[in-house]
Amino acid sequence: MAIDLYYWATPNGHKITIFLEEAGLEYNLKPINIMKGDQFKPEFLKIAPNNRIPAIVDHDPIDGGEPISIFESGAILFYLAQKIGKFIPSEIRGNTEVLQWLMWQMGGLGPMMGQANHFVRYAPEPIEYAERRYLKETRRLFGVMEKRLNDRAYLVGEYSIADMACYPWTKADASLEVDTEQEFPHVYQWQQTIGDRAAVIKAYEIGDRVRSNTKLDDQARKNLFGDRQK
Ligand SMILES: N[C@@H](CCC(=O)N[C@@H](CS)C(=O)NCC(=O)O)C(=O)O
Repeated sequence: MAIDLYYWATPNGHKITIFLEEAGLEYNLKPINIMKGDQFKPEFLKIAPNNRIPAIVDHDPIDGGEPISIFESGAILFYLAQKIGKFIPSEIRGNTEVLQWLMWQMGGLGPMMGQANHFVRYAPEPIEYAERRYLKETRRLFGVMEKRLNDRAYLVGEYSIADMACYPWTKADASLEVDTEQEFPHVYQWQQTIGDRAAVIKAYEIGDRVRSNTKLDDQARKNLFGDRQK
């Protein structure tokens, strides 16, 4: 099969299954169970030196050369969109606008929500300043999206990789004091539109299947937050 996807069912993982399902590209799903520590296996680290999912290997790159391996979800989305010429405009202004919102997600929404989630749900002891700091940033970023979606259906023009990157993070908002329906109605509407897409429904079904029967036990905490991350 042309594309191997190294994956776990998390917001960053969902971005890529959403893309591949939308694009109808064939892919071989390779679960990397980050709770069990698969992200530290040498064969995975060769592809993803940052010990994080997602990563892909494209065995059929458009230049006809050697397989290309890619880590970082934003880079993967950008690569795949360029590969098939869809979900990103080819003209310079639209292309750059999509890239801006993709970077905004990669440098802002994802990391800030990730830290908020960590301090609210996983920190071994409560650190109030850190919780407030990242919850406040999360709210601010939802506010930025709300303004952006005030007069448009998607973040940039047509449905694009910018939407695919942001959507799974906005869906991870449950414990972060963000009530999109009440407080960010345009984000809520956009979530409904995207969440109803067949490819998105399928991507989440795949996630549920892959993740079934895993839980955050002591070993998983050690893998994700312990000394192995040094
Ligand atoms: N900036 C990276 C972040 C990837 C990331 O944080 N992945 C998490 C799951 S969402 C992971 O693999 N965690 C494993 C670990 O912490 O060891 C991307 O967007 O690909």
